[in-house]
Amino acid sequence: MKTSHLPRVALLSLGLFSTTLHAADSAPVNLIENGGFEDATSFAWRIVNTPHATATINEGAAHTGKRGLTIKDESAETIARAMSPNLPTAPGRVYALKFWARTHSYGTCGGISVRFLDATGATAGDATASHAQATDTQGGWQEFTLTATAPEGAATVAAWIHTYSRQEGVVDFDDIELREVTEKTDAKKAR
Ligand SMILES: [Ca+2]
Repeated sequence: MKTSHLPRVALLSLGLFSTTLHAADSAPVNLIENGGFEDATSFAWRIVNTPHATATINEGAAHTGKRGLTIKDESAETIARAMSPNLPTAPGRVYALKFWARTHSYGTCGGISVRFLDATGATAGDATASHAQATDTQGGWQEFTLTATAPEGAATVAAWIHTYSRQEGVVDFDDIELREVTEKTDAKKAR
């Protein structure tokens, strides 16, 4: 009886081993809550609008699922913005950002910043160093990626989706993913 149990034990062990390998091989967890904008009532994104530049979660802006984020910027002076919550970080931590964007007219652009703030809420490091711009996707969806390292003094990290003060136009965003990675191979995996 004892010998007949051995193969089953061996198979179970193999199964566990495969599961562990798979878990280790998968991408790090997405830190962005409601990154696909499917929950329109969620407060995970803090949205800042002006009279002539608005960011809205809506059904016309879905890359996947039913909803996405649209920024409609009709002012050459102001912007609209959607900000994820500030998540704790520390200098030297590396993040991989991935998002999809679609511009609706030539010359339109929008961007996402991986924003690092210090303990007082002030910008840490060079904000332009952790920024990806989506320009002229000709009405189609395009994927964009960015890797950013938390600078000296960084206490929190967030993703900010925005237009530019001198730009006008309509840009859709969807499927925002921000993952902490530990090395370049992880960054590639997260992409
Ligand atoms: Ca979506």
